Amino acid sequence: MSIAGTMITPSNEIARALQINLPVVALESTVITHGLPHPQNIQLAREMEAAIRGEGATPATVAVIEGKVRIGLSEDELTRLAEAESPLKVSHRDFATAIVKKRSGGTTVAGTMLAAHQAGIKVFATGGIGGVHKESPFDISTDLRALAEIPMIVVCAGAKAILDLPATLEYLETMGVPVVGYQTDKFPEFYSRDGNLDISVRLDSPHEIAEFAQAHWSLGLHSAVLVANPIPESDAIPRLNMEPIIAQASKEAKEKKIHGQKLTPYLLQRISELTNKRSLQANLALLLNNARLAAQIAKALAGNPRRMV
Ligand code: PSU
Ligand code: MN
Repeated sequence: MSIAGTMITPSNEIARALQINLPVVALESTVITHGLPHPQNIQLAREMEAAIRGEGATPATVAVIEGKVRIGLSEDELTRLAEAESPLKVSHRDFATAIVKKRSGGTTVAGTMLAAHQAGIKVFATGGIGGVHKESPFDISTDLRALAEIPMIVVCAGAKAILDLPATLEYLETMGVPVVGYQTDKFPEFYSRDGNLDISVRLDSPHEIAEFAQAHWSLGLHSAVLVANPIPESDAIPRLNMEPIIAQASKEAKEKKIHGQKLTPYLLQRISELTNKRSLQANLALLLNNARLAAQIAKALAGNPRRMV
């Protein structure tokens, strides 16, 4: 089956789950193609899918495979994506490139939202969203535009650690995107839980988050609801430890003139080295934690169908 007028093809499992209103959680795949090293990337992708199934929801990893936008990957497709030689990083502007050139690629938060929303999926788990970069005011992630325009619940652990977080939060406010702190009063900062930036509302249960999103959308608003879920305590790295490491990695990237799509992978790799892989462990832990919460929210939403808009 493909969605009318689009090139998007959900797997049979996802099409069926959506038809009978079972809880489904979309997963991005840039984290597989560009965010994590091999083989942690494929291990993590499988673990996230298993965590979602463990909560009683269906995982729908989104990616472009040889020019086809797929929602729900087979084991074989997941393995091929994780081992792909030079996969694309697919955000809004890159879909047509991947389709026309029959390339494979991982979808970013924005790309995943676009495809998953068209398929009818309402909940999505990622690690960190893109945002406004430091020292380069025109480098603003398409993720922020997607959050402004696409009505989904997006569960993250904050934004990429290297970003200008106050500017990113201002942008989200301007675009009318609620930032929900899950069991926290402050915006979590990816590797760290001890940030000091404000969220727009604190909610303490998946059920409350489902109700909140329904209330938001019932007003005719079309923006996403961003849920910021702090990294588990046992894997968190204090902000004061991370700050100099992120600054050093960023400085080295600048000296080596690394920018554009290569910047994040370089920084993540370097930060992992500088923290003796503690940051990699943190990244894996927060991704799994977000998958679980997203599944719980999807279940709460599916259990409340009469109030859907
Ligand atoms: N956060 C990370 N690592 C990543 C990403 C986010 O810690 O690799 C990915 C996500 O897929 C996000 C994308 O959507 O980076 C944003 O990229 P850009 O800033 O180029 O829009
Ligand atoms: Mn960017």
